Amino acid sequence: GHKSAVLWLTGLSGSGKSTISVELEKELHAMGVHTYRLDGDNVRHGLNKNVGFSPEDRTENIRRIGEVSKLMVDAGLITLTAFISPYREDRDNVRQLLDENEFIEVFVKASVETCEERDPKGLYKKARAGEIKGFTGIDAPYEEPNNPELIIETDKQPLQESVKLIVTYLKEKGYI
Ligand code: GGZ
Repeated sequence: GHKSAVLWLTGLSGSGKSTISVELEKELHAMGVHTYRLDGDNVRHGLNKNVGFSPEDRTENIRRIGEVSKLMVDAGLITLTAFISPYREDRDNVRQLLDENEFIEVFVKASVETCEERDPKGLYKKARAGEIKGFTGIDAPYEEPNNPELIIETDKQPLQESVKLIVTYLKEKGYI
């Protein structure tokens, strides 16, 4: 068995949140751990398709994802979320929704420069060209976590190291 919790990945677009959560989920599945992964693909196209990228909308996006995460934790899952979640207050509100030890904040850290170089979807380029307004890290804020449970520096270590760090944390703290 395992203890349910939310692994809340926060960081810039292109920092590696989704990539890490996909790989981490494979690893956890191989260990027989029951998980569910929430990201833009299964949330922003469905539950949150009426939500955009204004500050108010991002707050609502994160609020709903927090509530869904809580339901999933109640259902006994290790839930992996991969959203920018740029506002500290919004993330802290999700933490408050859950019991202590049920919210594991993982700061997926990479500089704007690194993310902009990666630019997997060409969105930074569009933001620089003014075709996207209010892009996180360019002309919209990202508030770094003050006290995350984990910091993963994706510009300094390879993917498998990042995944291993999280798995080790989960083992050490008795989640899995
Ligand atoms: C940031 C944006 C924006 C703006 C569209 N700012 O690299 P991606 O494409 O796949 O990840 C980004 C995703 C961010 O959605 P989130 O739900 O994680 O954001 S938040 O937590 O702030 O609500 C990016 C794309 O959507 N995208 N416009 N203006 N990212």
